[in-house]
Amino acid sequence: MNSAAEKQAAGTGLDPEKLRADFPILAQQVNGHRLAYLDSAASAQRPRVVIDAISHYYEHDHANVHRGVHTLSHRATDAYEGAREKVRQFIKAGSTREIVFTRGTTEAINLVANSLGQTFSAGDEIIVSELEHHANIVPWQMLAERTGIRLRVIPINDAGELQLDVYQDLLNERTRLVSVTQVSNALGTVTPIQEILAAARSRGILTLVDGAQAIPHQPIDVQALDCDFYAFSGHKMCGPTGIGVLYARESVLKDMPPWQGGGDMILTVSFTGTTYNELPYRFEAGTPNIAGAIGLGAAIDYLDGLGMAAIAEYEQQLLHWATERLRTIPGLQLVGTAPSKAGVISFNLDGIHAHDLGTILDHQGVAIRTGHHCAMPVMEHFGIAGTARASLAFYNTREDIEQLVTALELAHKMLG
Ligand code: 7TS
Repeated sequence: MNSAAEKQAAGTGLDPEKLRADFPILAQQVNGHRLAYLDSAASAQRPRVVIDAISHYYEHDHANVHRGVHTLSHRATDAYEGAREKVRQFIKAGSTREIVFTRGTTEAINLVANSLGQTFSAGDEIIVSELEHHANIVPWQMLAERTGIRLRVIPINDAGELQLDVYQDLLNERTRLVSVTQVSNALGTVTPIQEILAAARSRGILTLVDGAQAIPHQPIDVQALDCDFYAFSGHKMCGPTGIGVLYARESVLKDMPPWQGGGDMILTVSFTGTTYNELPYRFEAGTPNIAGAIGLGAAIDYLDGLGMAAIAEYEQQLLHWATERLRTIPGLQLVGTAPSKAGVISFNLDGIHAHDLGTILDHQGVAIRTGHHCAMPVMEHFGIAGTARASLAFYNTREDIEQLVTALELAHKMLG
């Protein structure tokens, strides 16, 4: 596949071959083969500009933030707060007071469960879906154990779509929060998030969107979504690990009790009483991941430069093309066949354990993830232990897909 043809086929202005060269890690051989990295849903790769931004920060500007009067502390603070503003613009939030840096999606959801959750009591209900990653299940189960709240679950059908009629029936006067993913990490299903949010909102129920698998693949506008919380991770969108974001509507966040206590989240401390800092610092106790935020800011600049709409269009083309190619492989069953999908193809190959498949593919330079993908209820729905999952990013090319197809055909010959 030559890059000119791909560019023409894509019609998006993106040249994936050229973009691939922005990612130093993709230039290597793995087990004697060109690397076909098809595991971006687990973690995406970083372009050189992100790596350089982090190195530059440590080489020139590092000091602690919000504390020192000296030059380096000012520079570090400006860069850290500059990254917060980049995040605000990227998700179209109204104010940086609504942007809380966290370790990732998991910590963002735990923050809501442990802070907002303090205001819930026995008998209150939280609605999640059968599609959720464990990060959007377990914090609520832990809260349920502590407080006696009840978890209600929107079921999926055999295509991997949410059953919205059941959702409508689950909503009631005890529902305090609806917390649902925008894109399933295990199946790739894009959920009808606008409809889900609107139904909750019309009843005055708070909403949280797990955006971990959506934000790398499409433009996000939290004001248009009109959600109360939006959680995502830097490492899935070409940023560093250990940094993520909780967007929280200011009118909701301002009344939430603090969660972690410590430095930076307080205004005054004495043994007769402590007063808390303003938003968003009240929710950022301790020295934050400064380099991580700066790296995330650089990733946002990079993605903005490509254009999220162009990324979405290109990835949709690649997803459809890859799905058709995989359908030609004898004995391959796709798991998750919703018409609206993003970035993920889950499948099993007759008679071959997903882990064995992953190992054979790795020997051919093809990196995919196998197993339950931290979404065990989804696997339970389909009565399977796990799947093989190829996940896509804009730096993937048709050549990556051909390499996957060739390796699967080999696996089928060896073990099928
Ligand atoms: N929510 C979704 C939808 C996810 O896909 C993930 C991670 C998380 C939450 C948790 O994100 P973290 O950055 O806090 O770990 N998903 C995956 C995956 O699919 N394979 O590895 C991690």
